Amino acid sequence: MFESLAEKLEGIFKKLKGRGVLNEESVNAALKEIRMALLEADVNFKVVKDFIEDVRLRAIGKEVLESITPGQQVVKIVHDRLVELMGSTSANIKFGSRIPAPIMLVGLQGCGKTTTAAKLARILSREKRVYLVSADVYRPAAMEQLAVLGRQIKAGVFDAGALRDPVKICVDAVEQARKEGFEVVIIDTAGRLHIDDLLMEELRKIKEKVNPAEILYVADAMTGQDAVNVGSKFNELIGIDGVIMTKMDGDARGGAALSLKAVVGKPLKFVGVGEKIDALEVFHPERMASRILGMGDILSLVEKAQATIDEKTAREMQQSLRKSDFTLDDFRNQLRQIKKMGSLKDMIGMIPGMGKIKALKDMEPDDGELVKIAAMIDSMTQKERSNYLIIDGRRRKRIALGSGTTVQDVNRLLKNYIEIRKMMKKMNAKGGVKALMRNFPF
Ligand SMILES: Nc1nc2c(ncn2[C@@H]2O[C@H](COP(=O)(O)OP(=O)(O)O)[C@@H](O)[C@H]2O)c(=O)[nH]1
Ligand SMILES: [Mg+2]
Repeated sequence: MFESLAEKLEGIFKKLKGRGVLNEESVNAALKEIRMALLEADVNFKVVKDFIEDVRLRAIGKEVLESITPGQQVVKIVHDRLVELMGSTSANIKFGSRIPAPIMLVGLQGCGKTTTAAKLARILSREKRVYLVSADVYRPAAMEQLAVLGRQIKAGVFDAGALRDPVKICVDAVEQARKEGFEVVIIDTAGRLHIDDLLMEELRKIKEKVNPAEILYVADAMTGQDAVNVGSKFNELIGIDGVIMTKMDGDARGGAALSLKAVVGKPLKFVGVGEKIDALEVFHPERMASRILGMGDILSLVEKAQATIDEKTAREMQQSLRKSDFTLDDFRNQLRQIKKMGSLKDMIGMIPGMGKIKALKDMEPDDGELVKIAAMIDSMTQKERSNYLIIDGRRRKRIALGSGTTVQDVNRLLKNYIEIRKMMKKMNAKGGVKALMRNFPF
């Protein structure tokens, strides 16, 4: 999901960020490419149009174009707009004040309602006593399917017995749940291959009698814009409070997830990411946007960095990163900046792939540690600082003595430095990452 879109955007951004200066023309060219990428990802045409216009308005201004990192700023605007497009914050389920709170799942046949009912029950049962009921009297094994899943997660399941009326089943189930002290009743309803009047009428009746705290539309991501259009229909005819999008683990292009909020006007609340019972996740617009942009939480890192580093330092840093070498002097400067930005470990963790580098994980300098590192580097001669290779055993001893540390301390400092330097080189060689990192200490 989103791989192809992410790949395309990455290429576009790489070009953008590689430029020191941006003008209206280059922004427009990039926007054109972004537009194509979104359309190819099956995002609704109208949504794409508004999206691009909005980004254009925000991007073509002095503050952006004349900033020290115009490309980075444009990426951030795209990111922010993507987050807004998906609803900004993650939307919770509202249970209301009645107990039990009925939650009704609706959607077409095969979209994943029954599976999702059980998955949702599993998540909600961490905090509430959850009861399941199937109102699908049409598919022969539908009720049994839910009962099996329910047993698996140890949720209560309503036994409809000989009842054949979906509305009566739901009403009785809620009553039964109340008697047994359940706090939430998840209602799994029947689906059809297409929206039809009979089904809608049935769902409307259930809604009327049960008065659900939430009606969630279950959408199959694989069906693309159809899922969005059907969602609009369900919203018109029955009224929905949110959406659960299933099969996000598949190779759907992702456009449906991006268009839903704007077209249907209801937030995506959960996403199904597999067939297993634990494969349901709360939907986080922010994380999804970052994933689409293929950069982990790197943008919050950018924000953090931008908030702390003044322009002059940023420029200097940019230069030191541009230089192919990364000396011990640079290293010390970077550490100072990091200190300003908070925990090194947090910072590193936010950079995709970098949490794994052991030297960084082991090294979370507290103030004392930083003072020590600075002292050690201060005790080196200029020659040593620009070429660590000459620092032999004899020199290490002298540096330790001069800085009031031990030879082991000096060894560790050099080891970490060498590791980080290696990584910097690798990043520089990759070019793209380097451009992305232009603003950061590492
Ligand atoms: N890969 C994947 N498959 C899913 C997901 N959710 C449901 N399914 C599968 O979709 C099929 C239909 O699911 P079901 O819950 O019976 O759909 P219903 O007809 O709406 O009740 C089943 O094979 C499920 O295992 C998901 O998030 N990922
Ligand atoms: Mg079903």
